[in-house]
Amino acid sequence: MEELSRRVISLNGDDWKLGGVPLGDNPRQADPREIGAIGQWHQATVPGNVRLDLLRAGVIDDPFYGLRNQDSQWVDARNWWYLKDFPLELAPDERAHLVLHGVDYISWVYLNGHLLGQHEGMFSPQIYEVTSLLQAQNHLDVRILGSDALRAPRPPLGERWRLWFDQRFFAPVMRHPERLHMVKCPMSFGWDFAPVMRTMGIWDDAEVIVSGPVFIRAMFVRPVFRADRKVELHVSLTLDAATETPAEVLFTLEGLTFKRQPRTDRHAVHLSPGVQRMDFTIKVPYPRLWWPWDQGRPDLYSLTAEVHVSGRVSDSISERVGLRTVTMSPNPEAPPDAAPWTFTINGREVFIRGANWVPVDSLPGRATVDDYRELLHLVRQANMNMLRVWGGGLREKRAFYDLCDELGILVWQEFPFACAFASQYPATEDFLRLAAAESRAIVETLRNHPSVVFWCGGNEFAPRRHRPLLDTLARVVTETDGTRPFHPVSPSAGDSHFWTVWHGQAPLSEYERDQALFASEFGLQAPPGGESLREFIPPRQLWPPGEAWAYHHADMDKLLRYAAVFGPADDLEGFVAASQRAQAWGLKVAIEHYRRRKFRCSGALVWQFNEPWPAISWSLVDYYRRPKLAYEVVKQIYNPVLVSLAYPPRQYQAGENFSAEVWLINDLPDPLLDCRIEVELHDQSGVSRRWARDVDVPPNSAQVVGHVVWTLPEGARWRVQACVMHGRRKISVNNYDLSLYDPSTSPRSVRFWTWVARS
Ligand code: BMA
Repeated sequence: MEELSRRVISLNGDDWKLGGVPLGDNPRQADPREIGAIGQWHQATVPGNVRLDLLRAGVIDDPFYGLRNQDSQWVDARNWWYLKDFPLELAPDERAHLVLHGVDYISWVYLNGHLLGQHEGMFSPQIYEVTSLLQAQNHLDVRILGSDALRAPRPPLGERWRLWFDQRFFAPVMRHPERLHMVKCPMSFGWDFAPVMRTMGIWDDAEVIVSGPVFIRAMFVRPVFRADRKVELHVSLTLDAATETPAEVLFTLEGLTFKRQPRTDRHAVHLSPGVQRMDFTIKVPYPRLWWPWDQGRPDLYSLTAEVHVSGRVSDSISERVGLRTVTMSPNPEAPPDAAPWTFTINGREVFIRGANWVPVDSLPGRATVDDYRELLHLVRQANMNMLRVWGGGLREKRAFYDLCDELGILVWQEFPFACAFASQYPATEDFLRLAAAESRAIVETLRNHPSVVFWCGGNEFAPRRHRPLLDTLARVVTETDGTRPFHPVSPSAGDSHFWTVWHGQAPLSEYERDQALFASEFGLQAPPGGESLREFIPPRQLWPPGEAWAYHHADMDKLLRYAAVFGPADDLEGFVAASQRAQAWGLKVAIEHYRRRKFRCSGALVWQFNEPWPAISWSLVDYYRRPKLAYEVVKQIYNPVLVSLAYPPRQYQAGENFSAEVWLINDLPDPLLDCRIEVELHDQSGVSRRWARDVDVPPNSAQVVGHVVWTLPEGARWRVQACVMHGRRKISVNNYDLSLYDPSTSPRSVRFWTWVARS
C-alpha cells in the first residue's frame, strides 16, 4: 500500500531553551533583539510552563510547598522566550504547517527570524504555513508576554460589594480583576482552592504537519439519525489547496472497539486555491451506538479521510466517531420557566451521577496522559457517569476527552468564564471577538467527541448582565456544532449550587430541602490524610494549623464547625478523621436525597472530584491521588443500583422507634428480576433486627419498596446495613450509623445561601 504523505514532526520535548527579560517600558512591543539581552538560559520542556522549567533548573523552589509560591511571583515580571532548533527537509511537492495547540497567554512566534504572528488566547491553536520559510536547520522562537504586563486595577466597589469582598469566599476570585478581560484559565488568578499562579508557557502540543499540495485543516463528523432509523455521517472537511486541482477524497470507516469489515467511500472533487469547506454523507450500515458505561457499551468507530491528488495521497486525517444522540427532557413537576434538565441519550433518560472536574495541575503544562488516565479510572470506579468540566478551569488536553470517550463518561463542558461578581465580563467589540475566537476553537477541538454532551457558558455569573457574552457563545455553538444543547450559565433555570451547607454553615440535613431539578454543585472541605499533609505543610505548621493551612485554602471556621459534630477533633489525626467523616456523611445525605427524587432531580455532581495543587479543599481525591473517606462513600452510593433509607436524623434512644422508608433505585436500563432487599440493625452484640423483601425492580426507576419500624434494643450505638441480593450475588450495599447526624440549627446566613443557589 502507498505510504500516507502526512508526516507529523513533534516539537515536544526537553530540547528547548528558556530565557527571561524584564518587562521594560513597552512590553507589548516585541523585538527579537531582546533575545540578545538574555544573560542566562535554562533547559526547557514543551508542553510545559515557565515555572516548571525554572523549578527543574533550580532557580525557584517548589511553589506547591508551604508558602513558597510567594517567593516566585517575580517570574510574572518578565517576558519569556522559548527557543528551539530543529531540522526539516521538504520534498518538492510538500507543504508544512506549524501548529501550536496551546500557548499561554499572549505570544509572538518567529521562524528563522520571520514573525509568523502575534496571538492572544490559551485555547485556540495557532496554525502557520511555513513551507517557504523552512531550511535544513530551523530556528523557532516564541515570546510570551509577562503576566504583570496584563495587570489591571480593581474597579471601584459599591458598599454592598466591599462588605462581601472582605469575606473569604469572594476575595480570592477577584484578586486579579484583569482576568475578566482575558480568556484564560480563570482559576490561575487565584481561587478558593487554587493558588495565584498566573501561568505562562507552551502548555499543549507543538508540531509541524507535512502534507502534499492539499492540507486537511479539520474534519467534523456529525452522526445523523434518520426517521427510518438509518444512520449517516455528515462529514465536513476543511481543505487548504495550494493550487486549483481535481482530487479524490477517500473515506474509510472501521470499528475501533469492535470488529467490522471496513467500509470505503470515494468522492471526486474539484478544489480551488485556498481554504474551503466540503461536505460529504457516508452511510453507516448496522450502526453500533455509543453509550455511557452504565447504559451500554461506549462503542467507537474510526473514520479516516485521505485526499488523493494526481494518484498520490496528499494528506490524511483520522477521527474517532461515536454514534449517539443527546437531547434534554423536561423534569416532571418543574416550574414553567425551568430548563429541561434530564439528559436523554439515544432517546433514553439517564440519571447523572458525577462530579465537578477542575484542572489536574495549577501548572497545566505538566498534565500527561497518565495523569488523566489515573484520575479518570478513579472516576469510573466511583460509578460516576458524568464530569462537569467547570468554567473556572480549562478546555483539557485531547487525551482527557479520548479517555472519556473510551470509558463512557459523559462530559458537561463549560467555557472558561467564572464568578464575575462585583464587576462583569466586558461587552466591548474587542472582548466579544476574543471570546468568540477562543470558544470557537474550543468547540472545534471537542465537537467530534461523543463523550461531550453539553455546552455551558460558564460558572456563576448573572445571565442578565452578560447578554452580549452569552449571545456570542450561543451563536458560536450553533454555527460550529449544532448537535448539543447549550445552557447559558450554571446555576440558572433550575440547577443548583447548593452552598447552604458549608458556606452557609447549615446542618447537613439541609440538603434534604434542596428541590433542584439538577444538583450541579454541593460539597464540604476536608483535609487530606496526614501522609499528604506532610508533603506540603512544613512540620512546625502541621498542628495546631499554621499559616500554610490557610494559604492552601483551609477555611478553619467552617472546618471546625463541621468537624465538631463528627469529632473528637483536638489533634491532627482526630481533626482529619472528623472532617473527612463530615464530608463523607454530608455527601451521602445529599446524594441519596437527589437519587430518591430521581427525574424530579435529574442528577448530582459533587463539588469537586480532584484538585490542582495540594490543598485543604472539597476534593474527593487529593493532589497526590490519595482518595479521602468521601471517595469510598460516594463510590458506594453511586452504585447504579442502590437501596436507600429515608429517616429523620436525630439522637435515638433505646426503646424508641426507628422508622425508615426503604427506597430502591435502579439507574440501569434493564429490570432486575427476583431481587431480595435485606435490611439489618446491628448493635454491639451483632444483628438484632432484620427486614427482607423479594422484589422485581423496574428499569430506570426509584420507588419505595417498604417501611421498617423497629423498637431500638438496649445500647447506644446502632448501625443499619441494607443490601440488594440478586440471586446469590450481593450487588449493592449501603450503611448507616444512627449516631452520625448533625444536631446544629441553621444560622441566619442560610436564607442568603439558599437564595444564591437559586439565582
Ligand atoms: C463554587 C464553585 C467555585 C468554588 C466553589 C467552592 O460555587 O463554582 O467557584 O470554588 O464553589 O467555594
